[in-house]
Amino acid sequence: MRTQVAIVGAGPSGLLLGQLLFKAGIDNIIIERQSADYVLGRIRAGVLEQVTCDLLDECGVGARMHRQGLVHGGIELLFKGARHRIDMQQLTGGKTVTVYGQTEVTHDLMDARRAEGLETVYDAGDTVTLHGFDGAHPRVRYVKDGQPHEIECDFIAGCDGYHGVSRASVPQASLKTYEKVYPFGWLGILADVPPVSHELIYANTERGFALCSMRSPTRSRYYVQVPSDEKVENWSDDAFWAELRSRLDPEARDHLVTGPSLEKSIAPLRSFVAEPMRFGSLFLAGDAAHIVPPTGAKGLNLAASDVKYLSSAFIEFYRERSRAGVDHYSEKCLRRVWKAERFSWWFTSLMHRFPETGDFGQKLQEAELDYLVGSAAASTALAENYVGLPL
Ligand code: FAS
Ligand code: PHB
Repeated sequence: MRTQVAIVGAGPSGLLLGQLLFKAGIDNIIIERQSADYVLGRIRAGVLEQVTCDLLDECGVGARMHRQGLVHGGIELLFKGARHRIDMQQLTGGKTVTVYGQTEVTHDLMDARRAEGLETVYDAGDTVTLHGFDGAHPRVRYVKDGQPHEIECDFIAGCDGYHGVSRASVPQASLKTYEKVYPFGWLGILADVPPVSHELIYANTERGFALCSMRSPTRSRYYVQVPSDEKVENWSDDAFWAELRSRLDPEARDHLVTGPSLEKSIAPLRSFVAEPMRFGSLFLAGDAAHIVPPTGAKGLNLAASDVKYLSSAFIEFYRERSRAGVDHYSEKCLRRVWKAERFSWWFTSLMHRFPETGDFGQKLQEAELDYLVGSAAASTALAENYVGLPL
């Protein structure tokens, strides 16, 4: 079997890349470890930058996002028992974010790929191996239903996430990795209850961080910071709701509607970057190359900007026989990645309680937040990064 671009991973990165390449007439195949239902069952990101929304439009899958997505012009910061709105739309000259779950983005991309009759190999398990990407004949091998397969290609796109095979296939001596593991995780719950507020609330409290988010006017997504060794089995729904309530302001507490969880899980928090993001004809994109703590809602959006750069580079190669885009892909991505890493680390450090925070550290965080909400310059810096820096 032969294709122009072999894509490993059918998460948002792989599916978005596949759709953009198809629209440009570039042949591609996606090989995915899991089933489509398994991929859709993972509850992850919730906030899309305008850059990501534009990319969904560019590949013709933005219609449902425009119909059902919630456009937000601001967020609220909760500290010392009071909420303060950051008017991001006013501070950034009109920029907004769209609340539309990653599950829905993935659904829309899967539906579009299926409608175009494009090949996606699901349930490949851990059989995918990469070959020859340091030479002229890259190949991807996998086993499906007991049958070995080999795909000859021009390029391999490693869109297979943090635990994928692509980065793991690169000789360790060729990689430099940077990592910071946080001493806490996010216990998240999804429930069919109306959100406590019409915008997101990020809370800094002495008990730890909390986030009030949503998926629609009738479906909410909440998170509370928990120790990194916490187990989700230790948390009944009632225990979650009680802890969340303890971290809210009086008005939010009064408006909180609780209900049975549709999903409940703990996500570990880490900052991670692998450099470079290109090895011969293998290109890493999204979580395969970098991870951010979800505080800044950057993970999915960084994946989208990687894919924009990568699809443009491949299009330039095939249309103009120019290697400029592919040769500058890694450098271009990493400039944006590190700015998002910095913002996500900064916002996480400001909003969470660390073992070493203590009373003094809590007062410093509250003072920084007090300054931030009262300073146009500081609020603008937060707003610019949250809505997404320009490509
Ligand atoms: P993904 O990990 O989504 O997709 C990779 C795909 O590759 C998966 O389908 C996987 O099955 C497949 N794969 C892996 N190994 C393979 C192999 N060997 N062969 C073939 N396929 C293979 N971001 C936010 O902005 N906000 C959040 O709240 C948020 N919460 C998160 C919670 C969790 C638990 C995790 C893990 C991430 C979270 N993220 C969040 C970040 C997340 O949204 C990612 O940024 C986003 O999924 C990136 O998409 P991909 O790069 O496609 O990687
Ligand atoms: C979510 O809705 O899942 C979400 C929103 C904002 C974040 C992280 C997660 O910063």
